[in-house]
Amino acid sequence: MTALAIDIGGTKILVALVRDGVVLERRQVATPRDGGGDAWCAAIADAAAGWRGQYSSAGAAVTGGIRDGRWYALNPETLPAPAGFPLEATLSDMLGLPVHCTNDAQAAGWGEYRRGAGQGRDMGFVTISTGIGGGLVLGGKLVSGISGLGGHVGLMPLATVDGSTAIENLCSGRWIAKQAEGRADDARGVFAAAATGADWAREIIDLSMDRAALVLRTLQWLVDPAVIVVGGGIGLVPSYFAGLQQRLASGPHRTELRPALLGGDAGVIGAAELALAHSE
Ligand code: BMX
Repeated sequence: MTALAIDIGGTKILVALVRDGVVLERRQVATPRDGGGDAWCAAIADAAAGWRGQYSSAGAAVTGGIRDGRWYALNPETLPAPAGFPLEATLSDMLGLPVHCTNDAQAAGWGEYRRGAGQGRDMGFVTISTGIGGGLVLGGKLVSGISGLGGHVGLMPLATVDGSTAIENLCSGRWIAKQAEGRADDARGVFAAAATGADWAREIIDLSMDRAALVLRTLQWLVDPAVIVVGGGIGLVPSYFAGLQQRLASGPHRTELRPALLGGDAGVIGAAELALAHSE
């Protein structure tokens, strides 16, 4: 059975046809920063227009929270868009079939569990990207939680001199880009500068890795999973992943740290698997 799978992220939207955990076709567009949910849906409709009739279920992995089918930001700094947009209903109307929406990190975690690096073991998933999201699979089940936020480790609060903030605000891709203060356009630019030996860029990335490692450490203390799978555009940079591994090398836990096997496709593959489960 082929599913239409959508991954709405902080910087890009991926639309794909997925069958048996394999992406058959894909289209990617930048996430519109203005226009909120209406603009995302228009971009999705446009990208998927040629595939009508080729899928029998549909699912979306979405950055942010979904409550009663409506979208809201968990961290408005990650994606500033008006809360309350009826995402499930709009996508379902537009595509002519029910579209099941899940938080992006939970969907990607499920994708990795079913088809990627997790396979059969208790698993924590952490995506380090524009923001930091997370998901948990325990005893073969995705821990959705009563609010759809189970395992969402990037939003764990960290005490600061001014009070507290979500830990992702101190290490995510958005934080890295902000620290560049004009010396690079985005997080990618900071990595490029670090690769050519710029000390300022290395310092930013080191600090990000120190803090992201705390997220993984916390997950270990809370769950002690067999494996933590790290994904996301930042988490999958080989030097960054190696830095996390190094920081977790000592300590009593036996958790294996693995890069997401499905890479940037984890969200759509997980969304397709969840769509299938909901249409059965
Ligand atoms: C933020 C939050 C999470 C999301 C994570 C990674 C918003 C809009 N998003 O913590 O729901 O899973 O970022 O998202 O509040 P990404 O877009 O960076 O992949």
